[in-house]
Amino acid sequence: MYDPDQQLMRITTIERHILEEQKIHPEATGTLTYLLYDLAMAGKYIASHTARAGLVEVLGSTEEYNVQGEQVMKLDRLADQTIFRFNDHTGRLAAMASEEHADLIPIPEKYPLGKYVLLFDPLDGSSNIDYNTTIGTIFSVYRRVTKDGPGTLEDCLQPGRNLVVAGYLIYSVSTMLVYTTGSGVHGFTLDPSLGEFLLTHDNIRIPDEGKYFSVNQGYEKYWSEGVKRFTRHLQGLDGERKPLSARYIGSLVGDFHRNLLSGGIFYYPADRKDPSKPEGKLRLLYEAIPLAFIAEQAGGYASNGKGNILDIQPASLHQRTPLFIGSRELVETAEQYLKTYG
Ligand code: AFP
Repeated sequence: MYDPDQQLMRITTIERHILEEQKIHPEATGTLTYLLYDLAMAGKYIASHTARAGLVEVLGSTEEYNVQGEQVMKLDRLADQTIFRFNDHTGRLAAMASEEHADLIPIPEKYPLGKYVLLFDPLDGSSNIDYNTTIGTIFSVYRRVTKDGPGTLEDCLQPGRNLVVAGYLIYSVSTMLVYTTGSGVHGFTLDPSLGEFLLTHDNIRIPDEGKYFSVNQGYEKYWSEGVKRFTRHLQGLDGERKPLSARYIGSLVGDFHRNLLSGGIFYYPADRKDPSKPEGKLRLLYEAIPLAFIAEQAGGYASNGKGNILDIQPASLHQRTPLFIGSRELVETAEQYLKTYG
């Protein structure tokens, strides 16, 4: 018989979950809790716009190009502005950095400064926008290392080992928020009727047995011998394993999220496609590091092909890196191929 109480007892809102996580850290002041909650709110706001994208004429590009030389989409700008506005006045942050901005984003002088810095890729996979395909937002939070005054580059250029929070929002069949504070990875699905993120994926563990491999194979001719051979291995063409299925959306959040739940590997290797980007396309700070932290917390692994992404000391805000991420054994196998064949 339908028992509403049973159903209610199964519901955990993101707010409740974050507050319960806070109890694990008795020294916590609650600042991080509210920061996460602000990010969830920003995500809801962005999701409400992405869901109406085609209707309110926010689809399409602006005439501007961002610091990476890519055309800025209108939704990119909306997402960028949303995250900034939800976080600029709270007194929780010392500075922000966004994939869409060349430099650090200072906190406006009229607002108080806080002890964290927030880095984000406001709308990852934005070339998918016009085709109504999965996009996402990636975020990461570090404790500032400078003592006081406005946050500096030094506060943002920290290795992933120092991360306090990493997460992403995925705008797809449903909207989800997935995050870790270093004690497991938890996923929440937005219930549109309640306007609330509810816990649907508690303590996500990436399966050891990979199901999918995800790579833009269209660029194979630009790859190194090691990457080519590794890909043949995943396809079972060397006779050493059963083939994995191929899946590639072209939105890192989407590809990563699927493989996180199903097991598998995503990679965007260094290639010879564009001499100005010898390290491939992905950004260390805004994409690779936060997802590497999530992968590790879920029992997986992320590498630049030579070693752990989380151990890299970033040198600049928009640094790029090769990325191999997913089920541990597959990523370690990739490292072996690259070591042996280059
Ligand atoms: P866009 O935001 O320009 O669509 O780039 C998305 C992205 O950084 C990442 O989300 C994808 O995995 C990757 O680029 C796809 O790049 P290719 O189109 O070169 O495969």
